[in-house]
Amino acid sequence: MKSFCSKSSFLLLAILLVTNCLDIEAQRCSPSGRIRGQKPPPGQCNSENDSDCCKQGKMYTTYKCSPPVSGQTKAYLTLNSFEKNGDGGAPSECDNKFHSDDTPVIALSTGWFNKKSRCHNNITISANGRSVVAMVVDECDSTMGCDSDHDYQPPCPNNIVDASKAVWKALRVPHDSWGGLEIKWSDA
Ligand SMILES: *[C@@H]1O[C@H](CO)[C@@H](O)[C@H](O)[C@H]1NC(C)=O
Ligand SMILES: CC(=O)N[C@H]1CO[C@H](CO)[C@@H](O)[C@@H]1O
Repeated sequence: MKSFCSKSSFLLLAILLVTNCLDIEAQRCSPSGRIRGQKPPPGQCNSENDSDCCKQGKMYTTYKCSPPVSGQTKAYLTLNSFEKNGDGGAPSECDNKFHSDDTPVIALSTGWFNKKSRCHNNITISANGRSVVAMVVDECDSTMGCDSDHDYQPPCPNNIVDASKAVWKALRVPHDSWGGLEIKWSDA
């Protein structure tokens, strides 16, 4: 009886360890795949404001997950237009509408967008000694790219807050530094 008990508790411990390791694995957020870049049809990729266009034959990593969210989630802030004919491509994923770049609106990488669960929620973005509240309206697609729906731009990295110029203005980032900045964000 005694040996049975210790065997079963060993088994329990082993199960706990394995599930624990799987949890940690899930949080690590590994790539989900890769796509091969297609050359954009003539005049198709809007490279305005330093937007990246896909390169023929280049491999791009895709993600279905983003790093875990904390009260101070580290991210990389980029610049996007949410207006019609802007560099954002299709209308916003949350409401199928375009948005004025003079309002603080953002797109989140696929994992953080979390199947529209943050749509129209606000997040607080902190950087440059300031903070700004911005509304989630779109997905920065980490799973796909290099097609007409994504303006022939590569898939989004998994740690992006892609923001309208109103956000950059509110953070008082000098205009010539707009486009790429380490930030922290939290759900507002
Ligand atoms: C987010 O902020 C906007 C603008 O202040 C507001 O209209 C909206 O209701 C807020 N969203 C939520 C979910 O509170
Ligand atoms: C979002 C953003 O800043 N868009 C700008 C991109 O560049 C064009 C042309 O320089 C500007 O008119 C947009 O406002």
